[in-house]
Amino acid sequence: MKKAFIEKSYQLAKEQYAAFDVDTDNVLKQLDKVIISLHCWQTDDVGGFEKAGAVLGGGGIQATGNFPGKAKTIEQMRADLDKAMSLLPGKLRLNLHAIYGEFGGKLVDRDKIEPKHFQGWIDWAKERSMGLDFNCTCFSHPYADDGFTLSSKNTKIRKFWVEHTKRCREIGAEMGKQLGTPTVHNIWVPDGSKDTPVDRYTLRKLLKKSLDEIFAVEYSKKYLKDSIESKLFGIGSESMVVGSYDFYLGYAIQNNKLITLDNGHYHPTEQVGDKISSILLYVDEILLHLTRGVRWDSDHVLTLNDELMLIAQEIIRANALKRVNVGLDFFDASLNRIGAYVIGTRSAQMAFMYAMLEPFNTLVKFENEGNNFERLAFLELLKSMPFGAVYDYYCMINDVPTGQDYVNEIMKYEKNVLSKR
Ligand code: RNT
Ligand code: ZN
Repeated sequence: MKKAFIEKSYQLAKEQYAAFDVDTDNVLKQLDKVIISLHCWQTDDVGGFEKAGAVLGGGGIQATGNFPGKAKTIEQMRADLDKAMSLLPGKLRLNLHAIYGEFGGKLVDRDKIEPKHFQGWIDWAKERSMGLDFNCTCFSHPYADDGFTLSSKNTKIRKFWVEHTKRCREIGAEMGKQLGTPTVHNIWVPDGSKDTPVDRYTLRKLLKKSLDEIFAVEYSKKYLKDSIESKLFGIGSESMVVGSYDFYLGYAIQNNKLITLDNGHYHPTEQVGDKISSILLYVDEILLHLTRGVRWDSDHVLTLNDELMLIAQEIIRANALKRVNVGLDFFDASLNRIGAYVIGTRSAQMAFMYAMLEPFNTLVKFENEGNNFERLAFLELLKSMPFGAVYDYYCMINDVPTGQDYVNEIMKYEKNVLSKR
């Protein structure tokens, strides 16, 4: 898009928002404070680098599609992430899983991984002035095949996963220390059962015991923040998930942990946006896993839909951005994967920007006065305001493609790089 055109559109948009008492220049400054953590696993469909040709196996999650060009090596993954980042404005972080270490062609089992396997990533992130986030990988492993990991009744298996997760926290703390920004370590386990169990209590007691063992080692919050992620159901865990929402919310409140809200993990009409103002009264911070579920936790590419917009609005309206760690969690293998990042990340940024462009004080005034008509009218009017012009301007001042220009960039990369893999 032409610069002069973007400038002009922005000036018009600025005037239109000013009529609502919204200062767009200030919003653009605020938008820099939305730091989005890119999940590395959209590059390779959650395969990982433990062995050549590794694929996501089990855990109740699934990447479907076979679009060519998936990253098969760390070098390819880094090139893809660099490409995606070159098309995105704003500050970013990178979110890794334990299966993405540099294991040097040797099979290093999960209970043996060490910070040294992630030093390459730490250096990579340092060169780019980025923070890292981390996740234990309690799936795609023979010890996860029967559906239970940290809640396994088999002590050997349970201890294996406790050891793995402890090591992951150690790695996360090392990342946070070296990079000068705390790593959020997220625990998600697939544990659950296909059919109705009769002894849920023992399983949940075991999961609690494992978490207590894992968190017995303390790290400074300057280096590591611990978060825990619940789920409603998964493939093969349709009837009961051990780490349910009630389970983790209780644990997080009692033990001062972060709670991860993955918006694919709730009943379809349940709104994650509505949970934020409740949770933030009881826990210090939350971690978002922004995704788009289509009928189930399908992890489609994030788009600017009502669900995402409410999440962003509730955070901005509560003035809680500082307490929210924004992560993405989708993995669609049926389309250009770099394109997936750009669409998803831009949608997330746009949702936050849209929320910041709201005349919040005016709306609250209407609400407090019982002027429900004015409140609804303003909320509707805002939907047709030129927020796209504000986002284009944000892209322009950040030196990244504006409007539809990123699409061509991605097509070029597909032709010159991805199609040759
Ligand atoms: C699974 C959880 C979990 C994973 C990633 C790969 O349902 O959402 O966060 O998607 O860790
Ligand atoms: Zn998730």
